[in-house]
Amino acid sequence: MADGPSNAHVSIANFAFAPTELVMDAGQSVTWSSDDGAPHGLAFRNEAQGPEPMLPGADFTRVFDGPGSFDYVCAAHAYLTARGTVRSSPPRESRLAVSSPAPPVAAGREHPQMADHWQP
Ligand SMILES: [Cu+2]
Repeated sequence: MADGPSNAHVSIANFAFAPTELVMDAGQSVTWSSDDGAPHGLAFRNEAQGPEPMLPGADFTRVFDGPGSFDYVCAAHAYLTARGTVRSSPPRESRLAVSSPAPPVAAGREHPQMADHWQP
């Protein structure tokens, strides 16, 4: 394992996000860099707007903590769409639960036999 989640990178170049589909682990950060000659921007759906504009050479880093997916577009060119998916944190190595044996159930007394029915 590295020291921490690695950083994912999305380049904005030639009027496209690359990659357009990103899968990362929770806690991982993503850096978008504007590698185009024109200003772009980031707008996350369902969330506060991202940086706009992103001038050529600018970058923006964001950490995604929770699992889920997020769609985003270029704030200046809404036809540039992309999506990121955040997986939940990989489960720690599951420990085998050492189950202590259940205490023996006290053997219940047999239901006392009814005395022979007798009639007065
Ligand atoms: Cu753009």
